Amino acid sequence: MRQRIGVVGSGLMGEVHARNIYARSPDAVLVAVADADADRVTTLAAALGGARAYTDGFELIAAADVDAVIVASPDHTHSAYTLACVAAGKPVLCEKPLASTLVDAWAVVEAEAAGGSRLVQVGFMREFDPAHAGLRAIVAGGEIGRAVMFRGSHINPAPAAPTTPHRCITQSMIHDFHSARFLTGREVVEVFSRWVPRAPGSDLVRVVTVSLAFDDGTIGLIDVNAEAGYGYEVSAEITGEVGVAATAFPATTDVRRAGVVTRDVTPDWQSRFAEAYRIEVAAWLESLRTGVAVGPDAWAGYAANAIADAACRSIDTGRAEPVTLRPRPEG
Ligand code: ISE
Repeated sequence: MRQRIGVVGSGLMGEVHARNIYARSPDAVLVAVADADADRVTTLAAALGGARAYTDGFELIAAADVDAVIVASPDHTHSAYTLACVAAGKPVLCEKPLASTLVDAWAVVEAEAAGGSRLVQVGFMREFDPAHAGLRAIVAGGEIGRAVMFRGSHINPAPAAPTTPHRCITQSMIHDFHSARFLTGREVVEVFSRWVPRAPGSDLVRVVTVSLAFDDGTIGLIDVNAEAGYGYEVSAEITGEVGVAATAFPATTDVRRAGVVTRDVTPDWQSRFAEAYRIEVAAWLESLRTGVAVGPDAWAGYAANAIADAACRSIDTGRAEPVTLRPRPEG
């Protein structure tokens, strides 16, 4: 049977997901889109086969003909919509971050566990990026021995508006926290953050690094450049006891001419991860069909929020900060 999908949010990510669902026909049908911006949501819904447009995401979630939901609204609304889906017993693919506070992320973990079945997938799409999935397979297969170090580098071209170290951590680096966990298979127990302002004395950030300690003694280092200006790049590397494995430069063409080699850099995250988003949605739809959940779960969303929380505290205190996770619910 065709899955009837509703998408909450018609901004950048909502549109990417809505278009990917629309393109999955006949496996799935996009029945509704919601956004507080009535003009934007009406235009998108009309462009995608005449889906119904709502200005209230909760109404969309409650609609009898919506079987499952994608939440791609502003970050601070993620957990409330996800909780509404869980309460309605509807599977939900929630964009990252799962919540904008640790308390709210935990509320989702608890509510889902209380309901007794897994309904939440969190949109850490790098798990579905072929380069990251390949790296995980190599590490998990033991080819480079036990992981002893993780390195992640995340270069942003320039945000819509200059950002603070806290926002850079909670909105951008949170992906790298998830990569650190899913690539090593370990939990992070301590972090230490450093940052450089955009200009001397500014509250706005240029670069942030966070060093990580994992529960088995593995270490890690992440850097995020908030506005490199030249393009968008993400890489991840695992040093193992007997080798090193890393994501490679995404497939492009090198040109050698007049004594120079040139290679294109993807301009933004939408183009770098376009395939990952398509694979992510296809895997989610398949999980709805088979009943076998895939991808990052609510716990992964909560754990990434907990690391981000500690990294922000470390910005404020200038010291290493512990990452404390509550006991994981049974089930
Ligand atoms: C953006 O919100 C994303 O999720 C991208 O994947 C990330 O690379 C970027 O830094 C964020 O702003």
